[in-house]
Amino acid sequence: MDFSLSEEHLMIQQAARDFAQQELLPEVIERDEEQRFPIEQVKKLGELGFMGMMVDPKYNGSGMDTLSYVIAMEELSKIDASASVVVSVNNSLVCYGLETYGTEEQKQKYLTRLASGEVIGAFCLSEPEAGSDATSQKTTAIDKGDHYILNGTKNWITNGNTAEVYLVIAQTDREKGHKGINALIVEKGMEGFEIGPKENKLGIRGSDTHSLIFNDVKVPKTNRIGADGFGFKFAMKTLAGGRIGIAAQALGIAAGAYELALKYSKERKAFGTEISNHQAIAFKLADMHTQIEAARHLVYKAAVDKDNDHNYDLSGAMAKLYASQVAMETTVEAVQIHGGNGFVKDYHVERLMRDAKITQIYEGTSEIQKIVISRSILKD
Ligand code: COS
Repeated sequence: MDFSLSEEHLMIQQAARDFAQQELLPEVIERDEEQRFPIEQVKKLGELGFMGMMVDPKYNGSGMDTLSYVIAMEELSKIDASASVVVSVNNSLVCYGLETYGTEEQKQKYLTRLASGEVIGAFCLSEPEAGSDATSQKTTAIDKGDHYILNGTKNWITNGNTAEVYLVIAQTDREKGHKGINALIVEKGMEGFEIGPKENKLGIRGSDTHSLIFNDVKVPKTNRIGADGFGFKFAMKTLAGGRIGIAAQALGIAAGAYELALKYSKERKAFGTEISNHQAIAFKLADMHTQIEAARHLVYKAAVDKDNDHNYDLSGAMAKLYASQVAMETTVEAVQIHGGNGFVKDYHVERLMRDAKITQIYEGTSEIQKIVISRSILKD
């Protein structure tokens, strides 16, 4: 087994690293403080092919593999997790969902614009009372022949205001339970579709998280993804891949904090020497490095499983569970190594620590990942 990256993967890594340094690092602190969406940066990410990385070039994608995608996600997330979540949602939830399950007409109409980064997409599953318990959808999509009438509220939607295309999960036939759920493509500007207030968040403050309100929105039946009743499976299958993206984001947050702590420990002096010469600090760095390497292997394994058409529900859930835990632990230690400086914004690690927390929550909490993992290992 050869763990080294190919030339092509190394080039993607370098391109994402350069982009993060040159385009994301400037003003990342200000964007976080002001809750400012990285609109110009996301536009450039689209131009460089990062918004539809795994999409077939015939739909304006970059035609890359999932390994390339997680490598890029790690590099972008080292610097700006608010920008990387936009990349993640657009790539692994919206583009993947449409390319895999959409009709040719839907791909031509929506995917081509999403994959090029011309427009951004959003994935709308969570509701005020349906986050982890995703089958309990209160949003309804009532079948009216050639269209659905959509009513309800979605919560905590990434790209909530910036998106133009929304994949909305809603209940059509409550009696059928999860088999009565549909996924619909909703466009910004459809009558009755309102963007709710923006959330004031602990972390990833540059990303644009909103509730969405649907009041009798008429959605053509041609905008349904898959057969009638496929919506819940669509959400589960899409989220299984999304979790690999978030695992890569968590890995990047951890690695970014570790790199800053390593550098700082070689510069900062205490008791007459660089603090890296104190075992208390050196051992922390050793633990961080080991955990990050383990997380990276889980993330790469899940990506390669997906690329090889193996089932990745288990490997993706393990990668997300572990990488998000490592992100939390590593960022806390990075702040500790920075001491007083770690507590102020200029040194970046406090932001990474705040950003890390969401990776244990969105696209399935750590507890949900444990449900997926335990069911998988117990089923045989
Ligand atoms: N791929 C394909 N199908 C899947 C699936 C997957 N990964 N996971 C579940 N399903 C299917 C099941 O096979 C079942 O279909 P059948 O009845 O035809 O067999 C159906 O979906 C319902 O599954 P299940 O009975 O396991 O549903 P539960 O209510 O027990 O919930 C969990 C399963 C908890 C795993 C699911 O609700 C979940 O992932 N919740 C978290 C959702 C989430 O990530 N929210 C964050 C919002 S996005 S930021």
